Amino acid sequence: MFWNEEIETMPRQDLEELQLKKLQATIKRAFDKIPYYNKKYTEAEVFPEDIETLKDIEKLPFITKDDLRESYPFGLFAVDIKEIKELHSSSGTTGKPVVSGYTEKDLDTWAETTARGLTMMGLGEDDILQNTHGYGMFTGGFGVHYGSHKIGAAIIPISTGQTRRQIEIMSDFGATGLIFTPSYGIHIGEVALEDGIDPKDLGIKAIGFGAEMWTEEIRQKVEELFGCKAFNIYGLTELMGPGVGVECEAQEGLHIAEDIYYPEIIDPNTGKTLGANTPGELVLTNIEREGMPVIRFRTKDLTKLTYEKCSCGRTHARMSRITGRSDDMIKVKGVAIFPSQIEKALLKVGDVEPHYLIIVTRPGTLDEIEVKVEASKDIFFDGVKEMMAVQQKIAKSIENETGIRVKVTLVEPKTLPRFEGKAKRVIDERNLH
Ligand code: DLL
Repeated sequence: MFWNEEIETMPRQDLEELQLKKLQATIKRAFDKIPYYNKKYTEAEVFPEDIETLKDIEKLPFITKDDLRESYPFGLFAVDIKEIKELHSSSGTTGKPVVSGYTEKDLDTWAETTARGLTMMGLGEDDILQNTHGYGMFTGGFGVHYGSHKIGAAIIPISTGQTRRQIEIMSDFGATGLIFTPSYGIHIGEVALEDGIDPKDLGIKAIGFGAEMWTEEIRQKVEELFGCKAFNIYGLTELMGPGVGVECEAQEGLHIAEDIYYPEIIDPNTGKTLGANTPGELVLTNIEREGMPVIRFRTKDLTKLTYEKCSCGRTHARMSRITGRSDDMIKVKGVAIFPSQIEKALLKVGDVEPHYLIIVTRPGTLDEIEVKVEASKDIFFDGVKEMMAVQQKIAKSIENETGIRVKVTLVEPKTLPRFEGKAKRVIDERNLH
């Protein structure tokens, strides 16, 4: 079952011709219409006419989150604001958020990608789709919503939270498809069980899940809980949102919508492009976007690509499940956090040494963060009451900085590990790799 058979099963050679045409047009538009790119490319001495083959993309400098922040909010738009019909922003909390703008046509392109994904999951116009992704600045809610309209399913835009109500609606409305982040999905399943409802009896046919890292064990747990297949959905705000890649019935990697996104894998240390089947950092380019074409964006997500034709018949490249990040970003409860934010927050408070460790765990289904900080000598010997007060102050300061509540533990001076070279500040015990 295909949503767009012609494109999705296009012979590789034709697909590459199409990609080259779209890439050339995108680079020319970015160069002509967006001063930021014009300056960057001029400085790198690379011009639109230098892109004669797909491989020539490697001549272009990368774009990073910092570039997007520097051009906050609309500096990377290629169109006048009157052409922009929707704005989203990333869930990150460092500095300025990343903005993503869409023209009418971009919204349709975005819907096309998620429609293809929902079709890969076996959903169609007979289905009722419960979307637990947040509707708001997060791209998860609306991205799936638009795709669902395109395939003609009935969407329940319930958003995140109110888990018991979620389950009641699921059951009363007869939802057949479910969209969630893996951690929230398991939570829904467990709450249902607690209330004496077996999630298997809800009649869910297919689950789409993503937006955060997970392991095969988590997929197994989700599939066992709900008694159906769970399909991986990947995407990111900068490039548009969910739908960059989605798994088909084979569940052997996510098909990248290659007529819309051009993928590359690079060595995160050298920036050199790597071949197929070699793990590295995913770099993505919007080759079909009017409002805000993002070219060679370093996602920092680690994966690998295969170009082998899939048993489902699709010819588009497949990326494997994300296994980690090449930076130290951690996504906790859907929010992106960098250790530097925690560092800033705790050093603001005082009475502590700049030695700390962030421990992320998932005791049940939800993430928890503990921050261990070395107390200053004075405070450590002052007594429990003083220590507690400092712990609370630090926790409050971190919450102000990141929006996330954490547990803070002060430890004796000089007891946390010291590092030569790059410090390892985060211990992720969620076993998501
Ligand atoms: O998470 C878009 C999305 C919404 C994807 C709904 C899938 C479903 P951001 O909030 O900008 O956008 O976060 C993007 O989340 O760079 C990855 O690190 C991580 N991520 C997204 N999907 C997956 C996935 C949305 N399937 C960042 N597996 C990305 C692992 C994922 N990590």
